[in-house]
Formats: sequence, C-alpha cells, structure tokens
Amino acid sequence: MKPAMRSIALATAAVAATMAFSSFGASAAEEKVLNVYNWSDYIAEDTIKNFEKRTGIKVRYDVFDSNEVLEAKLLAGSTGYDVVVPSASFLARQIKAGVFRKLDKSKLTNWGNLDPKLLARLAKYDPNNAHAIPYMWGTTGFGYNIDKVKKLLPDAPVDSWRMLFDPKVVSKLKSCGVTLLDAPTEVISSALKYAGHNPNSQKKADLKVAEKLLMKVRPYFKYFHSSQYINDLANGETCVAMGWSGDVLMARDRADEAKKGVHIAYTIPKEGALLWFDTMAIPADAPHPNNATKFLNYILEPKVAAAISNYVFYANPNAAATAYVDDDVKSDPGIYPTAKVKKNLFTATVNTPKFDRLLTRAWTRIKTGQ
Ligand code: N2P
Repeated sequence: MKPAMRSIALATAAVAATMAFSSFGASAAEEKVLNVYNWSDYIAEDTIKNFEKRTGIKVRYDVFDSNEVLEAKLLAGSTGYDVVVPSASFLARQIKAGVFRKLDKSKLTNWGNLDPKLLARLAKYDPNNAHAIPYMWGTTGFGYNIDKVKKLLPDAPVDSWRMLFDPKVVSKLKSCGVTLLDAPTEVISSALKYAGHNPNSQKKADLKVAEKLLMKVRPYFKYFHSSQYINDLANGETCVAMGWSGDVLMARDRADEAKKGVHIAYTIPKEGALLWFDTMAIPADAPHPNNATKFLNYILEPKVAAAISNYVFYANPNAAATAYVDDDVKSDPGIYPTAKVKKNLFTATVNTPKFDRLLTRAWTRIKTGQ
C-alpha cells in the first residue's frame, strides 16, 4: 500500500476503534494495537519488533520529517495516533492547546533512568514533566562532502555557517549540490544567530533580516527538504546539507559502508547552533493510551534507549543507558558536543502565534523566491 493510503486506512481504523471502545470507558481492555507517529530514520531496526514480541501489541508505524506537519495534524485532532514525537519548543504550545493527555507516571516504572538535569531543562517547556518523556536530543548544523568541497573551494570555511549563508561561498559550491532543511523556525533562528542577532527574536524587523539574508543565497540551493538529504549526501548527489546531527552522521555511516569514496563530516558551526530535544507524548484522544504508556516505559529502558542511539547517532537523555552506548558514539563530538561547543549552543523558545504567522509567510517567499 502507498504511504498516503496507509495513513488514511490507519486513521479510519483508529476512528472506528475509538468509537467501538468509547462506550466501555477508559478501563476497558484495549485491543492489542499501537499507532506510532515518529520522525523518519529515528529508531533502531529492532526497537519495534522487540516491543511487539514482548507485549503482543501490533505496532502501526508512520513517519514524518517536520514539526509543522505534526503540529497541523495534532491541532486538527483525531489523528488516530497513540504516540507522537514533537520537539520540545513545539510540544510547549501543543500542551497549551490541550492536545496531550497527562502521563501516568505510576506506570512509568523506568522514569528514574532519566537524567534529572535534562528533565529540568525540559520542564521549561512542559511544567513538572507532566506530558512528555524526552526521547533524543541533537543539534542543527550541516554536513558536507569533504573532497568535493575541497576541490571546488580549497579554503572553504567548513567550520562556519558561511557555507550556507554567505553568497560568496555558496555560489561556489552550488555545482555540487547545496540543500537546506524545510524547517522554518530552525533555518530562521540559525540565520539570525549567524548574523549576530538573537536567534529567538520575535521581532518582525529581525525576521526581515533573516529573510533578506536567505533571499540572497536561495538561488544556490538545490532543494529544501528534511529527510532526502541523508541519502543524497551519502551517495555524493549533494555536497553541503543543512541537517540534524544524527542524520548527517547516518549519511557519513552509509557513505562509509558503500565504500565509493564519499567522505562526509558534520559541523556544529562556530557562530553557534540550535540544541533541541525531541519528546514522546500521548494525544488526548489516543485510542490506545495504555499501550502507549507501555511503549513509553519500554523506550525508557536503558538497553532500548542505548540501542536507538547506537543506530541513529542521536544522544539520549537516559542516564542509565550510557553504559550501553557504543564508545564511538559516546566519544563523537558531533553527537555529544564538548563543553566548549555546548556553551555556544542555544535552545529554542516558543514562537508567539503572531510571529508564527509572519514566519509562515516569509518561509513561503523564501522557498518560492518571490
Ligand atoms: C530524524 C530527525 C531528527 C529529529 N531523522 C529532528 N528534530
């Protein structure tokens, strides 16, 4: 079945299931089904299989690659999903909109494995950590093809956002393929940081600064997309891609495995970059909330979390998992940045609705070049 058809079938099945069970109340036994909506390339190969084997719960698994897409669905409601994975800055306003149910911590017996410092940071978005568990965290920087970039521009500023935001540099790299994330908040805040402004500014004038900057470089971009770049970088189809830490490192890994002479590196730009947290939460109208809680508790198991980090190259917030994380993952500064680099990272604040409206319009202009 095509992915779109599958989602429609899934949504229909979920609505039917909700209707069938609603008359029995929340305590009725749930059918052994769980509908998960996660980012693409964001779970280990056997995470779902092992959960199904152990619990007998059949997981239907759909993927997305944009917080905006997830948010539009959540706000419209009746998604049929039991577990979704918003970034913390999006989660915060989704909580305010009432789209999540509170976690039943009495059933999350593995909660104590979580790093208290990270929970405290997350509590800024979700007071008392009432609605979400932290899943993975990472940075937003860029990946590049070491040899292709060197060939086109021997003294390329590979440690700087200039690789994407300085027309003098990007114009010279255009021929080997430069791409941007289709993630408006992250692109704008990164551009603002590069330009020396407050990356979380909600001012119209600052948004204009970022828009102008992006308009100057946009002719040199091949596309805006948030998942295609992994394979394109790995295959040598593109040479510079704004991207998320683990995704770029996955591209590096795939390139190494293919042994076709493609060498990829990840940069956390020296001007500063976004540090984000992704979370797992249960929609208020989830058809299988008990199964969802079981799944969240499973994700909080140290070995499960470690296996995911080892596969997707994102850092996890599970202190008890560290012992099981591979040494080359633990020691990779692209995954766990050094203290010095960390000082230069910023986190996202929650956009005001007004800024978001301006941002959406600016983003359309940037993408279409009009
Ligand atoms: C995984 C995407 C990482 C999540 N492909 C970005 N928030």
